[in-house]
Amino acid sequence: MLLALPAQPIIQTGQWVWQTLWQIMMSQLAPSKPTGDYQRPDSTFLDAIGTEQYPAATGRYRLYVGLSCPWAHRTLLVRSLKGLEKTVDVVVLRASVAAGGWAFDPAHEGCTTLAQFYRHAHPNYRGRTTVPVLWDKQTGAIVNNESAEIIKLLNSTLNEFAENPNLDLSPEALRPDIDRWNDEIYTTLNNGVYRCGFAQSQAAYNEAVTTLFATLNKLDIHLAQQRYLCGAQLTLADVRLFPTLIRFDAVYHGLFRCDRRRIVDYPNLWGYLRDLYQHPGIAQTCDLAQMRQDYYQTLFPINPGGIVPIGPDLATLQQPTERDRLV
Ligand SMILES: N[C@@H](CCC(=O)N[C@@H](CS)C(=O)NCC(=O)O)C(=O)O
Repeated sequence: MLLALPAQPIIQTGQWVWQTLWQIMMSQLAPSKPTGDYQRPDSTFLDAIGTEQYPAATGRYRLYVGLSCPWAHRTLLVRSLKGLEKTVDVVVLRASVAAGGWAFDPAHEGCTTLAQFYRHAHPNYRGRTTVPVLWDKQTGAIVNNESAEIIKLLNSTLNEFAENPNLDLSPEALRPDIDRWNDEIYTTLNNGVYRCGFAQSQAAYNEAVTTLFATLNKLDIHLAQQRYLCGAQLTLADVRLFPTLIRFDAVYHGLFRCDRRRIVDYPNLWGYLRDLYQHPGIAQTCDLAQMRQDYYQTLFPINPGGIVPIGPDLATLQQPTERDRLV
């Protein structure tokens, strides 16, 4: 029979150990401002395709992604929408506790982890080793590791090889509108969910969660009138919103405490999410089981039991919408 230990010291010790460990982990893994507000570090490799160094070419560039990563998801979306599957190949990494990040299965270019791969390509590099990575097979160099830049490159620099060269996800006339949405959506939603999940003070969480739901409310009103964020046409602003929305009810609502409402509770946002999910080329970029497993078990040490919750019934994403009536 198990010895019945007194509750008080167990609870007190457990809380002290867990809080101390959590603070150490968060201070290392989730850099924050003095207010406890999570601050995402900047990316380092910011070169472009279509230059003398990296000319447009088919079969020369490769994407490294993780299927659960929302930033990598953006790049898979544009590759698929533009029909660049035959031009830019993809290597999918696995989230791994043992690797402390992303791992190759099997070993790739002699590397078993993404950290080794970054150092293999750039021996003096000491920064974070993140996905997505756009890599040049010819020189063995990382061209770019910032998703916001990679999606612009995929949209415009490889058109001569794309199956949908005429699809422009960033038309000149819509750019001011796209940029405005991008700024707001990055701060309050894309990064906003992390600012809720990684907040290291109640005040930082309160601020992040309040602005997050203010933006969702605003979007729900906006999307009552028009099919996509910038009107009748799908743009990079939608590409950047979608990965956050598709993970919201299944992951962020529970794990990151974004629990005021779910996306299914917003009639227009929910219709918009289903409309995008059903758009040709998009559903095949979404591995929802992998997302849930990685977030709850591997990527973030904030669910110590490692139990993956059952989550919502995602078959509902296939329910028809009538959004094609909107302009
Ligand atoms: N600014 C980058 C951020 C990418 C990013 O944070 N990726 C995460 C996965 S969701 C990652 O690889 N983290 C590993 C690490 O920070 O060590 C982008 O948007 O491309």
